[in-house]
Amino acid sequence: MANIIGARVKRKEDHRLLTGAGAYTEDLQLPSMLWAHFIRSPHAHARIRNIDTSAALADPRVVTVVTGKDVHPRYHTYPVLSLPGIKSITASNLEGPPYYLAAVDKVRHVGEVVALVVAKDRYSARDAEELVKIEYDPLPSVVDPEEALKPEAPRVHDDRPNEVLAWRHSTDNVAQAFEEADVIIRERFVNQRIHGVPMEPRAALVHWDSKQPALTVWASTQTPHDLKEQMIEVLGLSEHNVRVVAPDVGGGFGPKAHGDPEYVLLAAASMQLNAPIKWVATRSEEFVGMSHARGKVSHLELAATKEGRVTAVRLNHIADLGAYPKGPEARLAMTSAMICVGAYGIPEADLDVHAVYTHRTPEAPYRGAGRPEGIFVIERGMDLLAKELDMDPAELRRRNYILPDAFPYTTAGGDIYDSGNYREALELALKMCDYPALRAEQTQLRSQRRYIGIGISSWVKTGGAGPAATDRGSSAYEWARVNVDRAGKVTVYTGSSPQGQGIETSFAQIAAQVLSVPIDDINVVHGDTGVIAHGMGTYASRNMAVGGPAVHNAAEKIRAKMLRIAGHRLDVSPEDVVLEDGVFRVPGATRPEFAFAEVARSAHRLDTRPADMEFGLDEDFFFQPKGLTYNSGTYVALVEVDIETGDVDLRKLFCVDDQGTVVNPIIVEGQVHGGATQGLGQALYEQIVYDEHGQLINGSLMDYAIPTAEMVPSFVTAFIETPSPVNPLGAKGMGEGPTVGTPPAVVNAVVDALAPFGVRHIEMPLTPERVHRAIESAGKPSPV
Ligand code: SMO
Repeated sequence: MANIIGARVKRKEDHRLLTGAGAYTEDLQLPSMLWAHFIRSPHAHARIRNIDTSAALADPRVVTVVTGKDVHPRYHTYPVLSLPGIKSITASNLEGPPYYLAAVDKVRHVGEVVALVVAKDRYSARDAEELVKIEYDPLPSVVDPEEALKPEAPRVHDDRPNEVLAWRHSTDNVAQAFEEADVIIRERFVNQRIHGVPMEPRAALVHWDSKQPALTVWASTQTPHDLKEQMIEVLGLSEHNVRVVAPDVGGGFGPKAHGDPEYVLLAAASMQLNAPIKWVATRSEEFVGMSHARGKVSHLELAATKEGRVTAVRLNHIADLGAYPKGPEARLAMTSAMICVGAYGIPEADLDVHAVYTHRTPEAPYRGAGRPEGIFVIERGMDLLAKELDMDPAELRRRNYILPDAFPYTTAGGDIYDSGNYREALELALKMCDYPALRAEQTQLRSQRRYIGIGISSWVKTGGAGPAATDRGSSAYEWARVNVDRAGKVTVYTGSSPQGQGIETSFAQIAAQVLSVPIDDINVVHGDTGVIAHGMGTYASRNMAVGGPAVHNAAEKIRAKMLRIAGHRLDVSPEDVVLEDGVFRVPGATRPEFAFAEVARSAHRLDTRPADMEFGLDEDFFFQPKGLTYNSGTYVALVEVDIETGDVDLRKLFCVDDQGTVVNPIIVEGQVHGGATQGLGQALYEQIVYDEHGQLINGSLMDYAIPTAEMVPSFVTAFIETPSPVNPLGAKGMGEGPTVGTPPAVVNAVVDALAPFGVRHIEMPLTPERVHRAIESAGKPSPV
């Protein structure tokens, strides 16, 4: 059988999803289902003087109103990250403030949950918000992370300073490298706050049945098992009483990866009422209630020789956490800084990281999870250095890459890169775009006062979270179970929980490769803690790097067992049997052979298997990789800037990705298109804007621009496959890389286009206004 790993197999799930046959949380109905609406704070910071629910409760359509004081201290607070045991963290603020399911006494950001209304229908629940009288005493707030670090800033949490962590990581000879440098580059960069926008907002249907007793939660989540653990921890339930199901999920991108207090509060209300309750967030609710991401202010310094060899990096990195530490966000402030050495063998690094509370919506991971910020600063820094040295930015990068034979490579930032071939990705990208021809065209067009720019970014992205301990103390393995029934049909159970990634297809390909069965005979089951015994879910580009190998290894166990059965029936030892094209046989022999289904049947019968063998074909595997994976690539953006209007036309994006083994090229290309689109959104269009009082002023898709089809360029994609040594597939996580690699490529291209005007840097998003102002304030007249 030809290799099915690597084949362009069309996605099995698409027929269902594209014909409207998907079942998302909103599609689910239960008899006597009630509807929920969250009342959220209109203030960035205020004391709650009183909540009067009497008028709402008098409305016959309203079933109950739940406030923070109704559920606390009866239930625990929502679990937040603590960072014990990291010695180099110096702030003493790591235990996390109480995160109530609904605010008690104080609110700390616009959008914080203050009360939950449960009513007989969706509209009544929303209408009842007007009947709940909440009196607030507004308090001074701080919305800027640099301001929040000042001692006189209003405190977000009364009992602790705003600084959550201060982390310093330094190699030994940084100061010396800067003293001896021929060139030093310094720049301040802002990665603006943005908002991950999954097409489907958060949604849940929760049902407590006191007769069982059992809590069932259907939720639009990336991590059903994690959400189950939160229910157990906060509500004091037991493992066997809670089932969490992720039905079809319409995108996640990180904001759905960490559970949410809303879900737990809904469950508490369902337990109080003994009734099913549904909630589907509105888009404007998500702009203040779901997480934001990226918000970082960074000061970068690079030391280099005059030949362009970077000898040291200094980074001061300030991370805005918003009002509460959500998911692993505080830790990501550190990993974001660690990756700032990028694809380069920079020997010395000094990282000075500060994470700080502000009166804004909590930040949490969003596609890239801290790495877009770290890579952005180094890739902009490399271009500034190239400019300073009057060197081609491609040539500067060539002189600094970590070489293929240097892996595994421990960076000065502390990452251990598994494998890579950064130079090859660059050369392929330059070839794809015909770099010399583009440079010639650029020169020629400038004489006509047209300004195209070519921007390169070489990037690396941590993925495949596995070996590190999770925030909840267990190791981030992934689990899979493979079952072969009597008819030879295969069911794969996976702890990976997709929200569009296509693992019903790609995981079937892995099992098909190992078991030599057609992928139509394989069904992949996911996202239901009632049938998936263990799972970590989907985040950190971990499906193919951690979930896939679990499937592979469980299938290998099945295969080994089937070879034994076939050997028994062929009267030879298992080592003499091969499984090829769906048939077990002895190579070269004229003996009989057994079809896959026949051997499967044999496993369930008395007389057709070795007497000492367990019945059936049902095996599971907990896979823990030997390390993280580091996918990488080089992207080249081609832009034309209209210097009259400041408009940026992103004409083409050339993407060379190295994600190790490609299991399904169609899916990987789709990931590149989607990830790059989200990356160019940050570069050109997206920003969360607060006023000085902490009011979000662009909280809708009318005001917050995400790229639509006409804003997306033509993508030219290619892969190189440098296998990862940390798992048996050689696959690296890859879904986040394109989001990491795209913003610096686009910004480098725009700055390159405007080089004749003396433009040195423009902050994202590169709106026409900002681009126009940058041309004006750079001060150089049009050069030609
Ligand atoms: S940003 Mo992600 O789901 O680790």
